[in-house]
Amino acid sequence: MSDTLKQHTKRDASNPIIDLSNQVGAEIKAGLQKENANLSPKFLYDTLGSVLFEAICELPEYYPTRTEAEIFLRYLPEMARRIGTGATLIDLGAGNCAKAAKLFPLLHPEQYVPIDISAEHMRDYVKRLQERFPHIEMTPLELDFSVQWQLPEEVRASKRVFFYPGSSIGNFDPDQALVFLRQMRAACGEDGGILIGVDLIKELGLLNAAYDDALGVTAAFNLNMLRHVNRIIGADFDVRAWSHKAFFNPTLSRIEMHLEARTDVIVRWPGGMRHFKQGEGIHTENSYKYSVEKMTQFLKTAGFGNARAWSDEKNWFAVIYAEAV
Ligand code: AVJ
Repeated sequence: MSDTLKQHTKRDASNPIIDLSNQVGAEIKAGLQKENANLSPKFLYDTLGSVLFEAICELPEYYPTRTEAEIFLRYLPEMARRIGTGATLIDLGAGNCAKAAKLFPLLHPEQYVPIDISAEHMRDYVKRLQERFPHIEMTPLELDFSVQWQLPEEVRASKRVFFYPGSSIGNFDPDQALVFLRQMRAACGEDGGILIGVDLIKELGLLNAAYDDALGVTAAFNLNMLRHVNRIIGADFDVRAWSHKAFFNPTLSRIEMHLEARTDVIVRWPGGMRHFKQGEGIHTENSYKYSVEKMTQFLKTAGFGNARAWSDEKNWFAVIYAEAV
């Protein structure tokens, strides 16, 4: 993660800054100039975007968060027995650290390492958490683990367990996901493991509704990216000229989110422009869905074996623990 993106993601709508020479801006412009335009899902999460994502998690249609929480609630004792106590728990995309905090009473990690792109808020959460769990060493880190990363020396080398809930792995293309899993495997040593949440393939109607909800919260979440991009590169996207599209692509086993031009539109930014024809889209996110077998096989390829999966009664979501092998 470059410093510029850190600044941009922290900045809110009332404080626009245009930086023409930054890497993030260059990435956005390159994406907009592609024949099939795309923008990275990381731009969904400015201040409003993060609030909208929290709202999504409350929607009846958006089952993943709730279903995963159910699985943890029900099987945490079993998971803890499997994983063992005294771990170095490394939380990727920790946010408010709430998911990991629920594991502490049974998992008893020795060290907790929450990692997030923006550690600003995370540090406050960690402070409060430290008061509740004084015996766990807490080491928050601010880094973008979607690019190259290395764990600093403060992170204990023993029993590193990567915690990657929420089916965030689904944002990566499968080949990228494998690279990422291999990075974790390389960083976790011989006695480590991974505890990962995975959204499962299910009936089309359920998948589509989860990403195109009746209230239009997901639509707002997707469209808000245009405002975020306007602030980063100084573009003039008119949100009203675009509409939210989300659908399951069964061939690639992924939900795709797009923004589609309602009419012919011209988008300008300092030093460039793009003409979009009516119906032309910008691809903003993929959310891959797996089977337990497929993810287990993936983990195996990355060097994690002895996988154990826990699922809900409907088999909508799975939490998998696999050991470094
Ligand atoms: C945070 C990537 C897991 O893919 O379900 C929710 C993001 N996008 N609704 C997902 C998201 C639209 C979410 N992840």
